[in-house]
Amino acid sequence: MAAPKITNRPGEWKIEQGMSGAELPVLDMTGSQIRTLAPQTFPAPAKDEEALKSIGDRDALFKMERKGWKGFVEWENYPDKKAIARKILTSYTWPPNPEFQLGPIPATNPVLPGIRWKMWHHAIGGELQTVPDDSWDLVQKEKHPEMLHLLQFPYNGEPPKRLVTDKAITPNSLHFVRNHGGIPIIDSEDFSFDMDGLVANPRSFTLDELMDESKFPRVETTVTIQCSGTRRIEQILKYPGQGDEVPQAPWAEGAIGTARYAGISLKKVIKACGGLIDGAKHLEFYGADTYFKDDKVMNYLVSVPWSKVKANEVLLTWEMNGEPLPRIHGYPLRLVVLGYIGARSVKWLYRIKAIKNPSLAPVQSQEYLYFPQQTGKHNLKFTDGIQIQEMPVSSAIMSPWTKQVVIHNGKIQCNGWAYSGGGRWPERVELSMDGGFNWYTVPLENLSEKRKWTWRTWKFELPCDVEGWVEIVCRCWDNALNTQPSNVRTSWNWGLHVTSSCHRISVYSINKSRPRTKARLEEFEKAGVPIAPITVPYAFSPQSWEEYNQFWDKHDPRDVDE
Ligand SMILES: Nc1nc2c(c(=O)[nH]1)N[C@H]1C(S)=C(S)[C@@H](COP(=O)(O)O)O[C@H]1N2
Ligand SMILES: [Mo]
Repeated sequence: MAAPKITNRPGEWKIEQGMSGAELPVLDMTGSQIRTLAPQTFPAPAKDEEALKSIGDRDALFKMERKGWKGFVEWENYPDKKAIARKILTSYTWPPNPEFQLGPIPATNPVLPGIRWKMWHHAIGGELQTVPDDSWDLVQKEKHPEMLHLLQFPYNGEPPKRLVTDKAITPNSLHFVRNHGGIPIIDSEDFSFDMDGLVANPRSFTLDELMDESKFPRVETTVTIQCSGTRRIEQILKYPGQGDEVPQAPWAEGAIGTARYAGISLKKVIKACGGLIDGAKHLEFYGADTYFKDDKVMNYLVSVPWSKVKANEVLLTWEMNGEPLPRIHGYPLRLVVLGYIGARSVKWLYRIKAIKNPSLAPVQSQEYLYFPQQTGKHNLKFTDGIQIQEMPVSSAIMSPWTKQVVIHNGKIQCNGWAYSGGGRWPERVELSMDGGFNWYTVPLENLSEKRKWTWRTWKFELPCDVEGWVEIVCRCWDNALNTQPSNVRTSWNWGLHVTSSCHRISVYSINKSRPRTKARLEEFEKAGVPIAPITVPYAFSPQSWEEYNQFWDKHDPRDVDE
């Protein structure tokens, strides 16, 4: 038999069904005829040897700047250095953005390798050369072996669901990590940080000076840090948005963690510098890591308004859960901004500058923006987005998992977390098993301790009589009586931030308190056949012919006579 003639693309059926969206052409319907616009293609990686040669010895250009500061390059005071780095980066053609939103998410751990970020660090060379390897070594050393590595470099990882809410205070090794660059390795004896800009007396401080309790009273606070990308995967699975593996890391529900931080209030340090002058209204924070953005290099910079600092809600910290800060979480000095998104809590802090307006650095002005729904690639303007500071109230179910089969006796055991930003806290957690029509309240004794700046973990036995697919939904009410939007669609946005809609999971309910179900489960057990996956056809006949015929003897036939 002759081979059939096939002229379709491989995977044509999947493409037609929207399962390989990256290959779909755009339809332009604005003319008299519909035109198809082919998707962007990318040239093979290449480099301009001549241009690179003219730059000279990169290891010498970007050599160690401060004794005891490995992997640190100070970019912000050196426009010349930035320009050279830019020239290097534009002398290469880099591989394209990996497609993980419109295509399948790789079944690997790390999920994404961060190939381009590694290449960029290697291309700059010097102090940045070994940063990708050093950072990965620190992940092995400081993080729990069960962490889910979303992105190997810059490292982004979250604990598996089972361990997210295992304890109300997250052990350091299980706290999620979100990095925009490599981890600088700074010796505490060689460390100091600068306070400058619009302060009366700019100066620097060593760690010993900051720790001198006669000058700065020690404060300890339990704080939940939540990344505004938490639960982003729900938005991605609904509709893909802006795509880049660092800004848009595909977080699940684990990009949130709670720890007790010790340090001092930043307000006191500003006072020690004689206070703000000349109408300063914001504090700009500098992290010692290097961030790559659109062929440019920079340190990690964001800002926070003075009003927040003045309220003693911005801390300089060096201890996490009674231990020195792990390197991966900002050693030797990290900012902790109470009730704001994680992005503002700058790690490896080396400088604070008092300024008049919010920082123009990309992490403040071009990322962490909450866009209106009709903003997208076709009409993007940064000024249309709200800079995200306080997270709205949110919650998530950590067990069971979506698509899981649950055998129960009329109650499904659920657990999870609830959190609200800005110093609001969860007052009530509710669960529904019918998609959000009827709600059960989680009894207060099933919620962890109430604190101003933290989440509350919860557990609940959710009544469920029905069988088959049920939709379990969870929502929280905070102390200001705010609650969560009902569906992901309601608040979907191009930057895929702030997935605070009710968390919904689909669970296949098998209610063993029903005698018939119980008997059938025993049959499965006797036959030694697992019930999962539910898609596998029966290994034995679910009904004997004897029983079948008995039924029809007792009942009317399928069709009746007149
Ligand atoms: N210097 C620096 N600070 C940083 C970041 C970073 O990449 N560099 N990431 C921020 C973001 S987006 C978050 S969510 C938190 C995460 O803190 P963690 O890694 O300690 O959990 O750190 C913030 N501070
Ligand atoms: Mo974040």
